[in-house]
Amino acid sequence: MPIDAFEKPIYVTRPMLGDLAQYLPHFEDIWASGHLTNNGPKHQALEAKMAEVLEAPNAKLFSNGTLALITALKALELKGEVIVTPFTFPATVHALEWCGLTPVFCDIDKNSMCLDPTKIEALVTPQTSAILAVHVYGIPCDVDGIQAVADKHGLKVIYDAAHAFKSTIHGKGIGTYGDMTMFSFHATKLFHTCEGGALTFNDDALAEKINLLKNFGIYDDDDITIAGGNAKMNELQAAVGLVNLGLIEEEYTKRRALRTLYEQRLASVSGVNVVAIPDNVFNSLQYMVVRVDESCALNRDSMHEALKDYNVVTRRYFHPLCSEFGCYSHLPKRDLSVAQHVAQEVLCLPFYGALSLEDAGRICDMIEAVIASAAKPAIAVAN
Ligand code: T4K
Repeated sequence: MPIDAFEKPIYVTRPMLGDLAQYLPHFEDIWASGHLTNNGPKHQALEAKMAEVLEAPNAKLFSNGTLALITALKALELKGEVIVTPFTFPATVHALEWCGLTPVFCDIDKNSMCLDPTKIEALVTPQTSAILAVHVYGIPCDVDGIQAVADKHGLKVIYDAAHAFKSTIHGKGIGTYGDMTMFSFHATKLFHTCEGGALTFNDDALAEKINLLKNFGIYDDDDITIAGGNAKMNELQAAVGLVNLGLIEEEYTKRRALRTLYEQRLASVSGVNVVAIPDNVFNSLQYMVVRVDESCALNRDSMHEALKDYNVVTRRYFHPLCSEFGCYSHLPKRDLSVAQHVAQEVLCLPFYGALSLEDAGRICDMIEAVIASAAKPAIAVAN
Protein backbone atom coordinates (compact mmCIF):
# COMPACT_ATOMS: atom_id res chain seq x y z
CA MET A 1 0.00 0.00 0.00
CA PRO A 2 1.45 3.42 -0.90
CA ILE A 3 2.54 5.53 2.07
CA ASP A 4 1.36 9.12 2.24
CA ALA A 5 3.98 11.81 2.72
CA PHE A 6 3.79 13.89 5.92
CA GLU A 7 1.73 17.05 5.40
CA LYS A 8 4.42 19.22 6.99
CA PRO A 9 8.20 18.65 7.01
CA ILE A 10 9.49 16.40 9.77
CA TYR A 11 12.89 17.78 10.75
CA VAL A 12 15.87 16.04 12.29
CA THR A 13 15.07 17.80 15.56
CA ARG A 14 12.72 20.27 17.21
CA PRO A 15 13.61 22.26 20.32
CA MET A 16 12.37 21.00 23.67
CA LEU A 17 9.92 23.68 24.85
CA GLY A 18 7.67 23.62 27.90
CA ASP A 19 4.45 25.61 28.23
CA LEU A 20 5.04 29.33 27.90
CA ALA A 21 3.46 29.72 31.37
CA GLN A 22 6.45 27.89 32.88
CA TYR A 23 8.87 30.52 31.57
CA LEU A 24 6.78 33.63 32.32
CA PRO A 25 7.52 33.94 36.07
CA HIS A 26 11.24 34.01 35.27
CA PHE A 27 10.72 36.61 32.56
CA GLU A 28 8.64 38.69 35.00
CA ASP A 29 11.53 38.59 37.50
CA ILE A 30 13.88 39.83 34.78
CA TRP A 31 11.52 42.63 33.74
CA ALA A 32 11.06 43.67 37.37
CA SER A 33 14.79 43.74 38.14
CA GLY A 34 15.95 45.27 34.86
CA HIS A 35 18.99 43.00 35.17
CA LEU A 36 19.30 41.57 31.65
CA THR A 37 22.86 40.30 31.49
CA ASN A 38 26.34 40.44 33.10
CA ASN A 39 26.19 37.66 35.68
CA GLY A 40 22.64 38.32 36.87
CA PRO A 41 20.68 36.14 39.33
CA LYS A 42 19.33 33.71 36.70
CA HIS A 43 22.84 33.24 35.33
CA GLN A 44 24.20 32.58 38.80
CA ALA A 45 21.43 30.11 39.59
CA LEU A 46 21.91 28.17 36.33
CA GLU A 47 25.70 28.17 36.63
CA ALA A 48 25.52 26.70 40.15
CA LYS A 49 23.09 24.00 38.98
CA MET A 50 25.16 23.23 35.89
CA ALA A 51 28.19 22.13 37.89
CA GLU A 52 25.90 19.70 39.73
CA VAL A 53 24.11 18.42 36.61
CA LEU A 54 27.34 17.92 34.65
CA GLU A 55 29.04 16.45 37.74
CA ALA A 56 32.08 18.69 37.27
CA PRO A 57 34.03 20.72 39.84
CA ASN A 58 33.69 23.90 37.75
CA ALA A 59 31.10 24.96 35.17
CA LYS A 60 30.97 28.34 33.45
CA LEU A 61 28.15 29.51 31.18
CA PHE A 62 28.55 31.08 27.74
CA SER A 63 26.41 32.75 25.09
CA ASN A 64 27.08 29.80 22.76
CA GLY A 65 29.25 26.71 22.48
CA THR A 66 31.58 28.13 19.84
CA LEU A 67 32.62 31.08 22.03
CA ALA A 68 32.99 28.70 24.96
CA LEU A 69 35.42 26.59 22.91
CA ILE A 70 37.37 29.63 21.72
CA THR A 71 37.62 30.78 25.35
CA ALA A 72 38.92 27.36 26.42
CA LEU A 73 41.67 27.51 23.79
CA LYS A 74 42.60 31.04 24.93
CA ALA A 75 42.54 30.10 28.62
CA LEU A 76 44.94 27.22 28.04
CA GLU A 77 47.25 29.57 26.07
CA LEU A 78 47.71 27.13 23.22
CA LYS A 79 50.18 27.79 20.44
CA GLY A 80 51.06 26.26 17.07
CA GLU A 81 49.32 23.06 16.00
CA VAL A 82 46.33 21.25 17.45
CA ILE A 83 45.41 17.71 16.46
CA VAL A 84 41.69 17.55 15.69
CA THR A 85 39.06 15.27 14.21
CA PRO A 86 37.71 16.16 10.77
CA PHE A 87 34.40 14.38 11.57
CA THR A 88 32.61 17.19 13.38
CA PHE A 89 30.55 20.32 12.94
CA PRO A 90 32.69 23.14 11.44
CA ALA A 91 32.63 25.13 14.71
CA THR A 92 35.16 22.75 16.28
CA VAL A 93 37.83 23.48 13.69
CA HIS A 94 36.86 27.12 13.16
CA ALA A 95 37.53 27.76 16.87
CA LEU A 96 41.17 26.79 16.25
CA GLU A 97 41.42 29.13 13.27
CA TRP A 98 39.92 32.01 15.27
CA CYS A 99 42.66 31.51 17.86
CA GLY A 100 45.42 31.50 15.22
CA LEU A 101 46.08 27.78 15.76
CA THR A 102 46.78 25.33 12.95
CA PRO A 103 44.39 22.38 12.71
CA VAL A 104 46.10 19.05 12.05
CA PHE A 105 43.44 16.56 10.97
CA CYS A 106 43.69 13.06 12.40
CA ASP A 107 41.67 10.00 11.38
CA ILE A 108 38.90 8.51 13.51
CA ASP A 109 38.00 5.11 14.91
CA LYS A 110 35.59 3.22 12.66
CA ASN A 111 33.24 2.24 15.50
CA SER A 112 33.21 5.20 17.90
CA MET A 113 33.70 7.69 15.03
CA CYS A 114 35.81 9.74 17.49
CA LEU A 115 39.56 10.54 17.19
CA ASP A 116 41.63 7.37 16.96
CA PRO A 117 44.35 7.64 19.65
CA THR A 118 46.58 5.19 17.77
CA LYS A 119 46.79 7.68 14.86
CA ILE A 120 47.59 10.77 16.95
CA GLU A 121 51.22 10.15 17.84
CA ALA A 122 52.47 10.17 14.24
CA LEU A 123 51.09 13.71 13.87
CA VAL A 124 52.81 15.19 16.93
CA THR A 125 55.54 17.72 16.07
CA PRO A 126 57.51 20.20 18.20
CA GLN A 127 54.74 22.73 17.34
CA THR A 128 51.89 20.60 18.69
CA SER A 129 50.30 22.03 21.83
CA ALA A 130 47.03 20.14 22.20
CA ILE A 131 44.50 17.54 21.09
CA LEU A 132 40.94 18.70 20.41
CA ALA A 133 38.62 15.68 20.36
CA VAL A 134 34.86 15.48 19.91
CA HIS A 135 32.49 13.09 21.71
CA VAL A 136 30.59 12.87 18.45
CA TYR A 137 26.83 12.21 18.83
CA GLY A 138 27.56 11.93 22.57
CA ILE A 139 29.59 8.72 22.04
CA PRO A 140 32.63 9.10 24.28
CA CYS A 141 36.13 9.28 22.88
CA ASP A 142 38.72 6.80 24.11
CA VAL A 143 39.62 9.23 26.90
CA ASP A 144 42.31 6.98 28.40
CA GLY A 145 44.03 6.42 25.05
CA ILE A 146 43.98 10.14 24.23
CA GLN A 147 45.26 11.11 27.70
CA ALA A 148 48.13 8.60 27.41
CA VAL A 149 49.38 10.22 24.18
CA ALA A 150 48.88 13.71 25.66
CA ASP A 151 50.83 12.84 28.81
CA LYS A 152 53.67 11.31 26.80
CA HIS A 153 54.10 14.48 24.74
CA GLY A 154 53.05 17.14 27.26
CA LEU A 155 49.91 18.14 25.33
CA LYS A 156 46.68 19.69 26.62
CA VAL A 157 43.42 17.88 25.92
CA ILE A 158 40.22 19.75 25.10
CA TYR A 159 36.94 17.93 24.54
CA ASP A 160 34.10 19.21 22.41
CA ALA A 161 31.09 17.67 24.16
CA ALA A 162 28.54 19.77 22.23
CA HIS A 163 26.42 16.60 21.84
CA ALA A 164 27.16 14.99 25.18
CA PHE A 165 25.03 16.82 27.76
CA LYS A 166 24.94 14.82 31.02
CA SER A 167 26.87 11.92 29.45
CA THR A 168 28.96 9.84 31.80
CA ILE A 169 31.74 7.31 31.29
CA HIS A 170 31.86 4.59 33.95
CA GLY A 171 29.52 6.80 36.00
CA LYS A 172 31.85 9.81 35.85
CA GLY A 173 30.75 13.12 34.27
CA ILE A 174 32.15 13.40 30.74
CA GLY A 175 33.16 17.01 31.47
CA THR A 176 35.75 15.90 34.01
CA TYR A 177 38.11 14.39 31.41
CA GLY A 178 40.96 16.32 29.83
CA ASP A 179 41.88 19.92 30.64
CA MET A 180 38.62 21.47 29.54
CA THR A 181 35.30 20.40 28.03
CA MET A 182 32.79 22.42 26.03
CA PHE A 183 29.02 21.82 25.94
CA SER A 184 26.58 23.44 23.52
CA PHE A 185 23.10 24.56 24.61
CA HIS A 186 21.94 25.47 21.10
CA ALA A 187 18.22 25.13 20.33
CA THR A 188 18.92 21.87 18.49
CA LYS A 189 20.47 20.26 21.58
CA LEU A 190 18.47 18.13 24.00
CA PHE A 191 19.12 20.64 26.80
CA HIS A 192 19.12 24.17 25.42
CA THR A 193 19.04 27.84 26.33
CA CYS A 194 18.06 28.90 22.75
CA GLU A 195 21.75 29.65 22.16
CA GLY A 196 24.24 28.88 24.87
CA GLY A 197 27.09 26.77 26.08
CA ALA A 198 29.33 25.87 28.98
CA LEU A 199 32.88 24.96 29.88
CA THR A 200 33.71 22.46 32.59
CA PHE A 201 37.15 21.87 34.09
CA ASN A 202 38.86 20.43 37.15
CA ASP A 203 41.51 23.09 37.78
CA ASP A 204 39.95 25.70 40.12
CA ALA A 205 42.78 28.08 39.30
CA LEU A 206 41.29 28.57 35.81
CA ALA A 207 37.92 29.82 37.06
CA GLU A 208 38.82 33.47 37.42
CA LYS A 209 40.66 33.52 34.10
CA ILE A 210 37.59 32.12 32.34
CA ASN A 211 35.36 34.77 33.98
CA LEU A 212 37.72 37.49 32.77
CA LEU A 213 38.04 36.08 29.26
CA LYS A 214 34.27 36.07 28.74
CA ASN A 215 33.79 39.61 30.09
CA PHE A 216 36.35 41.81 28.29
CA GLY A 217 38.99 41.00 30.92
CA ILE A 218 37.42 43.53 33.32
CA TYR A 219 39.14 42.91 36.66
CA ASP A 220 37.74 45.95 38.48
CA ASP A 221 36.79 49.56 37.79
CA ASP A 222 40.42 50.49 37.33
CA ASP A 223 42.05 47.64 35.47
CA ILE A 224 41.74 45.20 32.59
CA THR A 225 44.14 42.34 33.18
CA ILE A 226 43.54 40.27 30.07
CA ALA A 227 42.31 41.05 26.52
CA GLY A 228 38.98 39.30 26.92
CA GLY A 229 35.98 39.05 24.64
CA ASN A 230 32.26 39.06 25.25
CA ALA A 231 30.83 35.57 25.58
CA LYS A 232 28.35 35.97 28.43
CA MET A 233 25.04 34.15 28.63
CA ASN A 234 22.21 36.63 29.21
CA GLU A 235 19.37 36.42 31.74
CA LEU A 236 16.71 35.35 29.23
CA GLN A 237 18.87 32.46 28.04
CA ALA A 238 19.55 31.45 31.64
CA ALA A 239 15.85 31.61 32.49
CA VAL A 240 15.05 29.26 29.59
CA GLY A 241 17.78 26.96 30.90
CA LEU A 242 16.40 26.93 34.45
CA VAL A 243 12.99 25.80 33.17
CA ASN A 244 14.41 23.36 30.62
CA LEU A 245 16.50 21.60 33.28
CA GLY A 246 13.18 20.52 34.79
CA LEU A 247 12.00 19.10 31.46
CA ILE A 248 14.91 16.90 30.49
CA GLU A 249 13.90 13.72 32.34
CA GLU A 250 10.61 13.59 30.45
CA GLU A 251 12.47 14.33 27.22
CA TYR A 252 14.86 11.42 27.90
CA THR A 253 11.92 9.10 28.53
CA LYS A 254 10.31 10.04 25.22
CA ARG A 255 13.60 9.77 23.32
CA ARG A 256 14.33 6.37 24.88
CA ALA A 257 10.98 5.08 23.64
CA LEU A 258 11.68 6.50 20.17
CA ARG A 259 15.13 4.94 20.14
CA THR A 260 13.72 1.54 21.10
CA LEU A 261 11.16 1.80 18.30
CA TYR A 262 13.78 2.76 15.70
CA GLU A 263 16.09 -0.05 16.92
CA GLN A 264 13.33 -2.66 16.74
CA ARG A 265 11.95 -1.56 13.39
CA LEU A 266 15.32 -1.09 11.66
CA ALA A 267 16.86 -4.33 13.00
CA SER A 268 15.40 -6.20 10.04
CA VAL A 269 16.31 -3.58 7.42
CA SER A 270 19.39 -4.80 5.60
CA GLY A 271 22.23 -2.28 5.41
CA VAL A 272 20.69 0.27 7.80
CA ASN A 273 22.51 -0.06 11.12
CA VAL A 274 21.54 1.88 14.22
CA VAL A 275 24.69 3.21 15.91
CA ALA A 276 24.89 1.44 19.27
CA ILE A 277 25.43 3.12 22.63
CA PRO A 278 28.58 1.66 24.22
CA ASP A 279 28.42 -0.17 27.56
CA ASN A 280 29.20 1.77 30.74
CA VAL A 281 28.04 5.01 29.18
CA PHE A 282 25.08 7.24 29.93
CA ASN A 283 24.32 8.62 26.50
CA SER A 284 22.89 12.08 25.90
CA LEU A 285 20.34 10.74 23.37
CA GLN A 286 21.16 13.73 21.20
CA TYR A 287 20.89 12.11 17.76
CA MET A 288 19.38 9.00 16.18
CA VAL A 289 22.22 7.98 13.93
CA VAL A 290 22.16 5.14 11.44
CA ARG A 291 24.92 3.98 9.13
CA VAL A 292 23.82 2.99 5.65
CA ASP A 293 26.37 0.47 4.42
CA GLU A 294 27.08 -1.08 1.02
CA SER A 295 24.69 -3.97 1.63
CA CYS A 296 21.75 -1.54 1.45
CA ALA A 297 19.96 -1.35 -1.90
CA LEU A 298 20.43 2.41 -1.99
CA ASN A 299 23.23 4.52 -0.65
CA ARG A 300 23.02 7.11 2.12
CA ASP A 301 22.74 10.11 -0.22
CA SER A 302 19.93 8.48 -2.22
CA MET A 303 18.10 7.60 0.99
CA HIS A 304 18.49 11.18 2.27
CA GLU A 305 17.03 12.48 -1.03
CA ALA A 306 14.29 9.85 -1.34
CA LEU A 307 12.98 10.55 2.16
CA LYS A 308 12.51 14.22 1.22
CA ASP A 309 9.72 13.06 -1.13
CA TYR A 310 7.90 11.99 2.04
CA ASN A 311 8.65 15.33 3.73
CA VAL A 312 11.22 13.71 6.03
CA VAL A 313 14.26 15.97 6.33
CA THR A 314 17.16 13.84 7.59
CA ARG A 315 20.66 15.30 8.03
CA ARG A 316 24.04 13.96 6.95
CA TYR A 317 25.88 15.10 10.07
CA PHE A 318 28.96 15.28 9.49
CA HIS A 319 29.42 15.24 5.75
CA PRO A 320 31.53 16.60 4.14
CA LEU A 321 34.47 16.30 6.50
CA CYS A 322 35.88 19.60 7.78
CA SER A 323 39.13 18.73 6.00
CA GLU A 324 37.24 18.95 2.69
CA PHE A 325 35.96 22.51 3.15
CA GLY A 326 37.44 25.21 0.90
CA CYS A 327 38.64 27.19 3.92
CA TYR A 328 40.92 24.29 4.91
CA SER A 329 42.13 23.33 1.43
CA HIS A 330 45.53 24.93 2.14
CA LEU A 331 46.28 22.38 4.89
CA PRO A 332 48.41 19.30 4.10
CA LYS A 333 46.40 16.33 2.81
CA ARG A 334 46.45 13.41 5.25
CA ASP A 335 45.17 9.87 5.35
CA LEU A 336 41.63 10.28 6.65
CA SER A 337 40.27 7.17 4.96
CA VAL A 338 38.20 5.93 7.92
CA ALA A 339 36.60 9.35 8.39
CA GLN A 340 35.89 9.58 4.66
CA HIS A 341 34.18 6.20 4.73
CA VAL A 342 32.12 7.00 7.86
CA ALA A 343 31.04 10.38 6.46
CA GLN A 344 29.52 8.54 3.46
CA GLU A 345 27.44 6.27 5.70
CA VAL A 346 25.93 8.36 8.48
CA LEU A 347 22.39 9.68 8.51
CA CYS A 348 20.59 11.36 11.41
CA LEU A 349 16.89 10.51 11.53
CA PRO A 350 14.19 12.70 13.11
CA PHE A 351 14.57 12.41 16.89
CA TYR A 352 12.96 14.64 19.49
CA GLY A 353 10.50 14.22 22.32
CA ALA A 354 7.58 15.82 20.48
CA LEU A 355 7.87 13.27 17.64
CA SER A 356 5.15 10.67 18.15
CA LEU A 357 5.94 6.96 18.12
CA GLU A 358 3.38 6.64 15.35
CA ASP A 359 5.24 9.16 13.17
CA ALA A 360 8.61 7.48 13.92
CA GLY A 361 6.99 4.20 12.84
CA ARG A 362 5.83 5.86 9.61
CA ILE A 363 9.39 7.07 9.00
CA CYS A 364 10.57 3.44 9.32
CA ASP A 365 7.86 2.40 6.82
CA MET A 366 9.17 5.09 4.47
CA ILE A 367 12.76 3.87 4.85
CA GLU A 368 11.60 0.35 3.97
CA ALA A 369 9.62 1.70 1.02
CA VAL A 370 12.47 3.72 -0.48
CA ILE A 371 14.80 0.72 -0.15
CA ALA A 372 12.22 -1.63 -1.69
CA SER A 373 11.69 0.65 -4.66
CA ALA A 374 15.45 0.96 -5.20
CA ALA A 375 15.81 -2.83 -5.04
CA LYS A 376 13.11 -3.48 -7.67
CA PRO A 377 14.58 -4.81 -10.91
CA ALA A 378 14.12 -2.42 -13.80
CA ILE A 379 11.09 -3.36 -15.89
CA ALA A 380 11.91 -3.89 -19.53
CA VAL A 381 9.80 -1.64 -21.74
CA ALA A 382 8.65 -3.29 -24.97
CA ASN A 383 8.96 -1.08 -28.02
N1 T4K B 1 30.85 21.47 18.15
C1 T4K B 1 29.99 20.57 17.66
C2 T4K B 1 30.42 19.15 17.54
C3 T4K B 1 28.69 20.96 17.27
O1 T4K B 1 27.83 20.05 16.76
C4 T4K B 1 28.32 22.32 17.41
C5 T4K B 1 27.01 22.74 17.00
C6 T4K B 1 29.26 23.22 17.95
C7 T4K B 1 30.53 22.76 18.30
C8 T4K B 1 28.95 24.66 18.16
O2 T4K B 1 28.04 24.89 19.20
P1 T4K B 1 27.10 26.22 19.16
O3 T4K B 1 28.01 27.38 18.95
O4 T4K B 1 26.08 26.05 18.07
O5 T4K B 1 26.49 26.23 20.55
C9 T4K B 1 22.90 22.89 14.04
C10 T4K B 1 23.22 23.83 15.18
O6 T4K B 1 23.09 25.20 14.80
C11 T4K B 1 24.56 23.63 15.79
O7 T4K B 1 24.50 24.18 17.10
C12 T4K B 1 24.91 22.16 15.92
N2 T4K B 1 26.24 21.95 16.39
C13 T4K B 1 24.75 21.46 14.58
C14 T4K B 1 25.07 20.00 14.64
O8 T4K B 1 23.38 21.59 14.19
P2 T4K B 1 22.43 23.33 11.52
O9 T4K B 1 22.96 24.32 10.57
O10 T4K B 1 22.34 21.91 11.09
O11 T4K B 1 21.02 23.79 12.15
P3 T4K B 1 19.64 24.03 11.45
O12 T4K B 1 19.25 25.45 11.65
O13 T4K B 1 19.62 23.50 10.08
O14 T4K B 1 18.67 23.16 12.39
C15 T4K B 1 18.47 21.76 12.20
C16 T4K B 1 16.95 21.51 12.31
O15 T4K B 1 16.51 21.82 13.61
C17 T4K B 1 16.12 22.36 11.39
O16 T4K B 1 15.94 21.69 10.17
C18 T4K B 1 14.81 22.53 12.14
C19 T4K B 1 15.20 22.39 13.58
N3 T4K B 1 15.22 23.67 14.29
C20 T4K B 1 16.38 24.43 14.32
C21 T4K B 1 16.41 25.62 15.01
C22 T4K B 1 17.66 26.46 15.04
C23 T4K B 1 14.09 24.10 14.93
O17 T4K B 1 13.05 23.42 14.89
N4 T4K B 1 14.12 25.27 15.63
C24 T4K B 1 15.24 26.06 15.69
O18 T4K B 1 15.21 27.12 16.35
O19 T4K B 1 23.35 23.44 12.82
